[in-house]
Amino acid sequence: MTVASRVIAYIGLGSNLNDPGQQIKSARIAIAETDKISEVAFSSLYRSLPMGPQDQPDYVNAVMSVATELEPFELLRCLQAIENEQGRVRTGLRWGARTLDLDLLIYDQIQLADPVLTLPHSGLPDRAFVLYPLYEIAPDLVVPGYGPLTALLEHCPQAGLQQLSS
Ligand code: ROI
Repeated sequence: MTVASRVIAYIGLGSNLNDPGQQIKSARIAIAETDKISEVAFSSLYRSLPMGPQDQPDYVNAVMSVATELEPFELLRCLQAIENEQGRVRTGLRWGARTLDLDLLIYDQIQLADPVLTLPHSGLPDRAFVLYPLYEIAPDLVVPGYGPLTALLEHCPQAGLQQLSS
């Protein structure tokens, strides 16, 4: 039997429907309570302007780091199960409002381009609502394939992002 060793993964959390702050807090608890996942760090909550269609409410975003024994696709399935449990309805509308979005941002040093999972997450390098919360919990992070987080931040204005709580 092979025993998966513990690796560090980063998860992005976002919501703009049905009490977004509470959605994020509930998701944090659900993730941390999942077997073979333990929380390492959790950023502040941030309010962010919607990326994509503007006729939707502002988002609340946060980033979490976890230690996990789950393989990347197992972790992805757990995150999708939590999204579904918290009432996420997939409308098929691209970039529309959502009750809960859990993105697997980084999994250890893995770089992967699979139809259902891209690692690191393809949106990571240019999303202020991902990069600034990440910096808060992992300022020295080197993003696999992209380099130091600080270099990505230099090209990503903080405009539209407001820290809510620490
Ligand atoms: N915009 C913001 N600000 N935050 C998100 O989490 C977010 N998630 C999305 C899209 C629709 C791209 N826009 C977002 O999936």
